[in-house]
Amino acid sequence: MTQDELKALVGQAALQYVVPGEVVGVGTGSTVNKFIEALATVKDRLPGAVSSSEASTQRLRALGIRVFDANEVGELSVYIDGADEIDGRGHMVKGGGAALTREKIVAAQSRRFVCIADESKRVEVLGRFPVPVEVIPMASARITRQFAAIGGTARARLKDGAPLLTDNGQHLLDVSGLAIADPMAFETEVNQWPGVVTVGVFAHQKAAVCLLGTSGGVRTLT
Ligand code: ABF
Repeated sequence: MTQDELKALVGQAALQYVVPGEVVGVGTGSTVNKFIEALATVKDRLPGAVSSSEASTQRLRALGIRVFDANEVGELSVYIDGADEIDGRGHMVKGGGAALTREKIVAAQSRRFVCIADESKRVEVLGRFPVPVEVIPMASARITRQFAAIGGTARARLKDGAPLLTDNGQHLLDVSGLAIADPMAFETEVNQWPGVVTVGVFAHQKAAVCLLGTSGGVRTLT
């Protein structure tokens, strides 16, 4: 099966975690886009969604799914999102889609995080994928030096030759060269560096369930 077919497989499989009659938390990325397409087939059974990005909001609305502001609703039963890497305990690297801040916000508002990913995302140790970090622009150089001090190489993410602006109007660094043996400690440490908005390690908001698309079908990891 192609990677696209694997993404469609897990996007469809995630429907089983959507609670009829309840608002669902929706992530960002190409795998989530497959979930959004599947969600549209059952949209009459749910009030709507809370979205983690402008990109997902546009896709949801285009398919007739109402999008609520996170402040309009209480706790969500489930949050469905992809990942760039996921380890055996549900810790993830996320943010390749530049939506890590709102993804972490909606994940924190949800009782259960269900990660949907193709098998290429499954790793033993996080960090081969450059870790996205959303930063306040004035702090970029200092945070870059802090990552260098722990062996990381931080590069500003660009779009059309200029620093990419996130949905929140901030900048992104992608940090390579890290091997994150303790995701919880790493996230806790980097979170408190002045100027860091969000670090793309999801350990505090880890996935309770991972639907992994494999050539043999969907593997459910808990
Ligand atoms: C999103 O899912 C991002 O955090 C992550 O980068 C992305 C993975 O994208 P894709 O499903 O397109 O591989 O949550």
